[in-house]
Amino acid sequence: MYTKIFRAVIIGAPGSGKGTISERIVKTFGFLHISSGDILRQNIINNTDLGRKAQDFINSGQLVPDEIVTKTMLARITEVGNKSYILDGFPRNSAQADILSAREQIDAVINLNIPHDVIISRVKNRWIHAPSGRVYNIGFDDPKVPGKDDVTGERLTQREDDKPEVVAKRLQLYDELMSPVLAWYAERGLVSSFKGRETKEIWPRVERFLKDKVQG
Ligand code: G5P
Ligand code: MG
Repeated sequence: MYTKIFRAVIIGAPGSGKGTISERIVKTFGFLHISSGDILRQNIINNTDLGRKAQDFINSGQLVPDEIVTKTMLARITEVGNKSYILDGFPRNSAQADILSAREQIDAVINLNIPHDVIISRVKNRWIHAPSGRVYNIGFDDPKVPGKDDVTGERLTQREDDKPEVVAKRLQLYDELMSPVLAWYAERGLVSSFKGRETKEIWPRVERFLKDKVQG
C-alpha cells in the first residue's frame, strides 16, 4: 500500500491494548505484527524447546531471559526482511532496546498510556484463541459464539498470567523496566504518546499519526 518501509515499536503496560491497536494497524496499513508474547505462547502450545523454557517465566509474570527472547525476535525480524512492521512486547528492558537499536533503525515508538484501573478490569474479561493469538474481551469485543474462536470455532482460554496477582506483578515490572527505555527513545525524539481509557478514542489518533508519518 505504501512504498516506504516503516519500522514501529508499540509500548504500553500489560493489557493497555498493544495487540488490539496492532491488529488495526495491520488491517489499515498492512504492516506485519511481530508480537513477542504471541510467539512465546505459540511455542508453549507447540511444546517446543523455547516454549518449555519460557512457560514458567510467563505464567508467573516474570520476563523470559533476554538471550532467549532476543535471539527469537531478531530471527523473526530477519525473516520478515524488507517489510514494514510493528514490534509489540519487544524491547522489554534496556538490554533488549540496546540490542535492537544496534540492529534496526526504528522510525516511531507508539506509547499507549492507559490508567491501571482500566487495565485491571480489562484483563479479567480477556479471552484468547491461543494458537492464533486472537484476542476477545467480554463486553468490548465479544466472540460471535460465547467461548469459541470466530475463525476456527475452537475453544477460547484465559491467560495464566491474567490472574489478578500475576497482573499486579506484571504492571510493577513494566513500570520499573520500561521507564528507562521510554526515556531513551524520547531523547531521540521517537516517542508519540496516546493517553486514554478506551481504544475507540485512541485508535483514530494513532491512525492519523501513522498516516502522516507513512505518507509524509
Ligand atoms: P505479552 O504478551 O507481551 P503484555 O503483558 O505486554 O503481554 P498484553 O497483556 O498482551 O501485554 P496488550 O497486548 O497491551 O496486553 O493488550 P490487548 O490484548 O490488546 O488488550 C487487553 C484486553 O483489553 C483485550 O481483551 C482487549 O480485547 C481489551 N480491550 C482493548 N481495548 C479495549 C477497550 O477500549 N475497552 C475494553 N473494555 N476492552 C478493551 O507478554 C506476556 C509475557 O511474555 C513474556 C513475559 O513473561 C510477559 O509477561 N515476554 C517477554 N519476556 C522477556 N522479554 C520480552 N521482550 C518479552 N515479551 C513477552
Ligand atoms: Mg498483547
